[in-house]
Amino acid sequence: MGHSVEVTKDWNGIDQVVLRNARGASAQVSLHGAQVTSWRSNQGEELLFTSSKAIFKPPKEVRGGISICFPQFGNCGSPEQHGLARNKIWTIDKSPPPFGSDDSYGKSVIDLLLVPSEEDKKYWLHSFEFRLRVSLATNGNLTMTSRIRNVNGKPFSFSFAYHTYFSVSDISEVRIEGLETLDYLDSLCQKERFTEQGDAVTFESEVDRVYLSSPNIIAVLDHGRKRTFVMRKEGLPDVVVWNPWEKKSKSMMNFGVEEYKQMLCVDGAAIEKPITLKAGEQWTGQLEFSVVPSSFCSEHLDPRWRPFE
Ligand code: TA6
Repeated sequence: MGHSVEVTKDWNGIDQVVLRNARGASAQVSLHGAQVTSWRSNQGEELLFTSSKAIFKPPKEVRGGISICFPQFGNCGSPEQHGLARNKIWTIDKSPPPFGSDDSYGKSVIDLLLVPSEEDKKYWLHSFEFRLRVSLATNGNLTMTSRIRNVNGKPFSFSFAYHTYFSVSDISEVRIEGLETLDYLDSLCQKERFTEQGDAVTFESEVDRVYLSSPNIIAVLDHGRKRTFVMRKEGLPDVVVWNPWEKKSKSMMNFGVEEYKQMLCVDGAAIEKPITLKAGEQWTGQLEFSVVPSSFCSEHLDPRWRPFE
């Protein structure tokens, strides 16, 4: 069996795309929000968390997977928490404009498109074309590339995040490397700015932070499963780290009380300094996820890695 791309229907009759590589890995992308609802390794292990209490009912996003936060992260006084993109039905983009290099070679690829309707413009007035490419490589790596073009007459600004729920063995066995010494805005303290003091980020209570201007490569080490997620990003200076812990979990409707132990959100994002696009301009933000045995890590993480070269 080689690479494949298959379109099926989900429970709500909405199209979902299943990408497969030749070695057993897969990724599932719903046209509802362009949300990645599953990513499985070459060994068939699920790598993303989805709540057992998740509600699969559009227009709301599903609690888990990877959702797209655009044109804002958070709610900024608007009724749509994390923006409209994740609550819209996207279409399959049959003729995406070419990428600089042939990005699809040896991969299973789907291109999706979101263009706002007149109704959407009541909420966010600007005209844009949002193209998302999701690809699965032979080594099982998952890449998401967003290209957002201003097709408005005038400039607009936005913030952005790939809101990613990793599946972990036990949150107390997990640490993040790559964020040490950085400044972060603490959403639990009115977005006050602090500096990370630890050698790595570890978890023993609720955490909700935006780490600023981070390196392009960070690692989430899961001791319990002896596996490490490596996140390489481009165009996304910030990293959101979130775990609701026990008390907040109880107040979340579509989330099990104990589930905070099995998940960790680490989002490649552009939040502190919004992106501004002039008429006709395009922005690109890319994330590549890989999973490796923990023994493999650290010395193999090359901070000079750049996806666009
Ligand atoms: O920082 C991440 C965050 O904004 C948290 O404040 C928390 O509310 C979380 O996202 C929830 O996001 P979701 O849309 O998945 O419910």
